[in-house]
Amino acid sequence: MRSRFLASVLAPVLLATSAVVVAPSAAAEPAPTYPLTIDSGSWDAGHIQGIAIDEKNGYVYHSFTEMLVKTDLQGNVIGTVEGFTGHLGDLDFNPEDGRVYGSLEYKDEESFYIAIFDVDKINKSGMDAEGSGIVSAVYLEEVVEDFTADMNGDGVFDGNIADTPDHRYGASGIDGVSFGPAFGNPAGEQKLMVAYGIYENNRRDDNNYQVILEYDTSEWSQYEKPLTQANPHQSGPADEDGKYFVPTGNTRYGVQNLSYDESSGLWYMGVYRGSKPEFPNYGLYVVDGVSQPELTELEGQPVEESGLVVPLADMGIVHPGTGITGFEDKADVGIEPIGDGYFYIAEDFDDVSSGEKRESATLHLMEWTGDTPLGFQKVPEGDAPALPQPDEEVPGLSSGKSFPGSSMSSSVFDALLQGSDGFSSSSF
Ligand SMILES: [Ca+2]
Ligand SMILES: [Ca+2]
Ligand SMILES: [Ca+2]
Repeated sequence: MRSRFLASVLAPVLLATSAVVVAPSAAAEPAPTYPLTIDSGSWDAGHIQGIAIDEKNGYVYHSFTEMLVKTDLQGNVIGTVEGFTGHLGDLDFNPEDGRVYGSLEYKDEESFYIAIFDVDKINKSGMDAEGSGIVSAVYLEEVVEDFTADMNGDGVFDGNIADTPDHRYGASGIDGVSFGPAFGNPAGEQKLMVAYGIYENNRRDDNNYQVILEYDTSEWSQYEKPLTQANPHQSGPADEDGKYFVPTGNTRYGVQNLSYDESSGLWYMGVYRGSKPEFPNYGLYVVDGVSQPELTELEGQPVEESGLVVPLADMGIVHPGTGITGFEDKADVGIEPIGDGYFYIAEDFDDVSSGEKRESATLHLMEWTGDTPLGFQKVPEGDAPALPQPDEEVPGLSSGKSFPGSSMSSSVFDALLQGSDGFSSSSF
């Protein structure tokens, strides 16, 4: 009697339990999707300068001028690297070696670097920029030469000020960085493109180009040295592999954010708007990766000089006076493609909720439309693209690269727990 009773009581329970266990895999689950927003956190640091995303492993890197923040795609902080005494600017993730590259300036020391982060090691808050073995640096001689150029020949380099004829092309240092193919060779090997900062100065005519240097970082292991901020090293390539000029008109501090989108073959240059009245002063300029650089006389130079000029893409708003094309969207503190025409674009703000001002940012999931005036639109709820699956083949990523199960599965779990905010039937 007893066993029969138990069986009759338990059987439905067991059936129900197994049904519950079976149901999720039996039903067609919506694939987890990218979140519409990612919180960069609030930090006692400078403002956000740029972002990099490792889509396959589900990590986001946020540069906050004096520190690097690593989060997952839900904005959970994995760790930070702190103690930069210079200016950490824009970032990019290198899929070929799994590391993050960022521009790093020490203007007073006349030293400019690409900082390379061994990001797999970032696993807790407050890791040291110098002592943790995470950051190495490669010195960029070409930037130093243009930044320190005594253009008026008075024997004095005027230093880190905008109101001077010094600094070749108006170079203030470097900021925007991105991996991508050389201009005019979209099927070629990836290079690291490094954009100059250019001082805003409306009283000179030789500062109307964005200047972009090209480097082949596959040969950089010979130059990489640990960061030594008190005594900056000068280990780096003697020359760049290419130097290009994009005619946008003068902007305030040049290309703030540079990114290459493989799906469209376009380069995106987010800027702080310039103020020369003869130029359109857009917020965003675009270069088509197929456009061939042409050796052309550079306009407005004190001494006649030619350079490889890359035209702006034939899209967007066309300025009647100059023919300069561009868009009005704000893409000056973080823009990063995630494939298929989707991007995250950072919106920076002050967070005073703690009673003290802290720098914060929200990354918004955006879709490239190419429509004027903005170029981008926010992705509506339900339309977010699916996250890449860990077992998908990744072009350019070495087959030995492992996917930390913890991060991806927790991201997926978080997305599932988010419920209808995370995904809907129209998202796959
Ligand atoms: Ca910047
Ligand atoms: Ca001078
Ligand atoms: Ca970038």
